[in-house]
Amino acid sequence: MDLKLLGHQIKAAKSIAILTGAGVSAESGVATFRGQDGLWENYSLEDVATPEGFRRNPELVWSFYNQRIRQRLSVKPNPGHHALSQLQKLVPQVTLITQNIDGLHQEAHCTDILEMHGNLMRVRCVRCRSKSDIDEPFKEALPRCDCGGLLRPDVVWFGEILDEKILQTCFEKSATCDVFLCIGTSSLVSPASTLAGLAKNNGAYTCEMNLEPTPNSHLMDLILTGKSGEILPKLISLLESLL
Ligand code: BJW
Ligand code: ZN
Repeated sequence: MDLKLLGHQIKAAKSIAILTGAGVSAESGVATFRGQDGLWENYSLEDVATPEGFRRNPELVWSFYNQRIRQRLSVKPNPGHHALSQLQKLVPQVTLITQNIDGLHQEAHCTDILEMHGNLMRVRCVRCRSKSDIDEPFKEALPRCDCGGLLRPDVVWFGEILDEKILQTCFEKSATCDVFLCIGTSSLVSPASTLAGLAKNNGAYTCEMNLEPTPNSHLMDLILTGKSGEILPKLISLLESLL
């Protein structure tokens, strides 16, 4: 019944913005950050997800990211990723804003993706700033650029600013959409966590899909509790019958 409400809103919408977080990839076997078995259980975020941590101990940061690259190469998109790709084929103007760096939305053939926090399979040189794609973990403990500079993951750590153009587009799409979906994110990290408020203030219909409530739950018109890999395919079946 609740899903039907969302289905009707999506059907009537001219533009939709979707924010995804680590929960969307959890059913693929990618660890989330917070909570039980989250990445921050075994690593301190100050050590591996800040520029200061990288300056202090780049070997540790690279061993963390090399492990995640290795793990990423062993997983596939789940039914939630595929459902979002189908949604983009069923209705026009669906922008996918993701905090995830795993590229699983791309692998599921999603389009119009805004990667807020970068990409795990890309590096950049701290000296010459050139960027390049990678397809496997590094064998050396400290990978270097041809210019001799240290390479780092091309991701956004705490205290770092996001790509200005991407962030601006995220703000615009969130502020002008008719439906805003917030899926599998704890909504604890800004500026991603501010997008739902922008959408709500501008009159969008807001919906959260998560296993548990978040600090943004009060902004939601609809809360769907459960796994995104189970709810999203149901939403697609429903939309197919409505459209
Ligand atoms: C399911 C599910 C299933 C599970 N189905 N659901 C004080 C000092 C310094 C800075 C700040 C400060 N106060 C605020 C800030 C700003 C800071 C911030 O927000 N900090 C907070 C923690 C307080 N933000 C920043 O620094 C950002 N930059 C910035 O603001 O620049 C301006 C500025 C600079 C300096 C000072 C102030 C302003 C940058 C943030 C970068 C975040 N980077 C990371 C790492 C990226 C690279 C990598 O992946 O390694 O991004 S941290 C990590 O958190 C990652 C994620 O994208 C992000 C969000 O996590 P997410 O996706 O929500 O995952 P979880 O694990 O938290 O939640 C998973 C959810 O899924 C849960 O709710 C589950 O229930 C659910 N779930 N399975 C549905 N099957
Ligand atoms: Zn270089």
